[in-house]
Amino acid sequence: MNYLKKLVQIIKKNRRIVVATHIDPDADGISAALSCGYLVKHYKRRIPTFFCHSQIPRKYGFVLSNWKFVRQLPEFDLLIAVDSAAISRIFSDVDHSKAGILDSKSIINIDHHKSNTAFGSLNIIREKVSSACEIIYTIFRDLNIKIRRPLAEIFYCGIYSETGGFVYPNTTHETLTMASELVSLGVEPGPISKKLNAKTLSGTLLLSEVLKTIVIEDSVGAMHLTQNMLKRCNAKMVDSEHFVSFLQAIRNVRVSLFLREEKEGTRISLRSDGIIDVDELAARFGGGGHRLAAGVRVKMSIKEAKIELLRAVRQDFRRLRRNK
Ligand SMILES: [Mn+2]
Repeated sequence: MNYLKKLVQIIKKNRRIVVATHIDPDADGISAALSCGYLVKHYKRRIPTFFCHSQIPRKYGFVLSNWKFVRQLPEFDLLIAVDSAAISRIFSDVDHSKAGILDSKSIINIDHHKSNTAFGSLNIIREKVSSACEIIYTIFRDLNIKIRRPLAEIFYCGIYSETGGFVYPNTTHETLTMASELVSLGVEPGPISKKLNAKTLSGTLLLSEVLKTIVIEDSVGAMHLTQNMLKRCNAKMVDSEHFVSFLQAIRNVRVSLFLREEKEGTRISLRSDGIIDVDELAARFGGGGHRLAAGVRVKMSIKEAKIELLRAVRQDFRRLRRNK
C-alpha cells in the first residue's frame, strides 16, 4: 500500500492521538508537530494532543497561537513523532523506561535525520529533505489538502529556521519552491523573520560573554557558556540557541564546538562546513543530528568535554589526511 494511504488509514482508525516533538524543540520540531495537528484535524475533525518533554521557548508563541503542548504524556492509541531520530529524543531518560508501553501502540515516525532508527510502525524518513516541515508540506500537497493561513505560516517558520533563512546547504530548488508557494498563500517573510530572529537584551549580553571564550586552533573553533554567565546576564539557556553560528561564520573555521554547562554535564552543539561529518562524530558520544549540524549531551564538565570532543575532531582530521 502507498504510504500516504497507510498514513491516512492509521490516523482514521485511531482514537486518542498524540503528536510529539523532540526535547529542546526548535522551530522545525514545533512547526512539524503543529502541521500534523492540522492533518489530524482534517481527517478527525478534532485536534490531537501535542506533547513535548521540554517547555516551548516563548519566542515560538506566535506559531502556537492558541494551541498548547503538554509535558506529561497522556493515554493514547497513536503517537505521531516528528523531527526525532529516536524515541529517546522524545522522552527524557527517566521517562524512557516507559518506552515499553509504546510496543503495543501505533507510531508514525516523520523525520529527516539520517540517523533515524525507524522506530515507527509507519516510517516516513527523507534524509535529503531540508526539514520535517518540508516532508509534511509534501504530504499535504500529495493528499490534495488545502493549505491556508495560519498553517502556511507554520510551515514557513519550520522551513525558514531549519535552512537558516534559506542559506544552509540543505536549501534546494524544492525548498525555495515551497517557500514561494507559501508566500503566495499570504505568508509575509519580513515580519516572520523578524519574529524568529528577535533576541532579548539579556541574550545579546550573554552572546558577548560567550564570544570572549572563543579559541581557534587548526580551523577548529570552540567556545563555551557556563551557568555563571547565565546568572550574570540574567539570561536563559534558550537565549543561546543560535550562538554557534557566530563561531562557524568566522573565516577559516571549518568545525565549531559550542559547549554549554548544564545541571548534569555538558551539552555540545557541533557545526561543520562538510570537512567532517559531525552527525557521525556526535554519535560516538551518544548524540546525533545532521552531517553539518549535530548535538550531544555528555556527563562531563565543560573542560573534560572540550578535551574529548577536540580529540575526536582531530582523529577525524588525521583519518582524512591519511585517506587523501
Ligand atoms: Mn528538523
